[in-house]
Amino acid sequence: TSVDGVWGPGLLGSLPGVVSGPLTLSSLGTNWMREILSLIHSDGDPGWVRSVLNWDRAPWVESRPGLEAALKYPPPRLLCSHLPVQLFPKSLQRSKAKIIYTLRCPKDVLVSLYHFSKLVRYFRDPGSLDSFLEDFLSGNVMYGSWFDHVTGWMGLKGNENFFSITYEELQQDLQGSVRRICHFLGKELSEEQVAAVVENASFQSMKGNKMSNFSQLSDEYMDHQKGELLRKGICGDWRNHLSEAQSQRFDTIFRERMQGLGMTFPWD
Ligand code: PPS
Repeated sequence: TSVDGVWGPGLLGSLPGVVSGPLTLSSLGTNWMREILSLIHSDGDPGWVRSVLNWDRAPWVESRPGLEAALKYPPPRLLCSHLPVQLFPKSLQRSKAKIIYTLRCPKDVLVSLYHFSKLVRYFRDPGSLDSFLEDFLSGNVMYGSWFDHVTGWMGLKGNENFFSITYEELQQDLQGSVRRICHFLGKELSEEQVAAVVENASFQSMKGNKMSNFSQLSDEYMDHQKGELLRKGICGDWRNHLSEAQSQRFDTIFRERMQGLGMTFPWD
């Protein structure tokens, strides 16, 4: 197969024949992309996603156990990362690894990350939404600034081995998105196989799959009583959480940080 390197920034350059997979900041849809890529990798057959934990199928490159897990599979492999571009070796850009970068409306990222931070025991307590908003805007959150992360990785736009897609595009047209991802990976799937990817990567399928819903993550890492990673899975949930003043504050910083970069996004 020509799936050649999956998911995220990082150590791909040091791993020969890696399938590069989803690269994203936390709460951007990382695990969704990880599921889509796992299913594409197995030609739509859900056997793999139902029998192997997601973090073993597409391990985190930023951890030693992740790298060891990745090397268990023959290339092409899937890898995953939340790291910013500058922490990856420059050789990644010249490597055969294929990089898929997933973005999401930052207000939804903020809300999703806020809830997720309450579940994960090694994340700092997010405090009030108001103070978390300030932390988010200044990049004082896990994996750093959304603005730096996006502008850094999107600097690779135009490179042959770089593909970006938004959470919103996945929501709007998952089937078309899967086809585009397959095209980028040079992987041909039949109509039936694409349909199987779409079906098995749905929010409900993932929520019901204990290999994908993080229910197997030890209680030492995540407080399962407080909620789950697959929380709502919708676009625009920020409207249910941010006040008008918080939204405007966000817009001001967004304009300051993103103006002049020539990027357009599918959210308002
Ligand atoms: S993290 O930090 O890597 O663990 O989180 P990440 O996977 O990047 O993002 C979690 C959010 O992605 C949503 N999600 C999905 N949405 C739609 N469809 C599918 N299949 C899906 N899988 C995961 C998940 O629900 C989190 O978003 P919120 O808004 O909190 O529901």
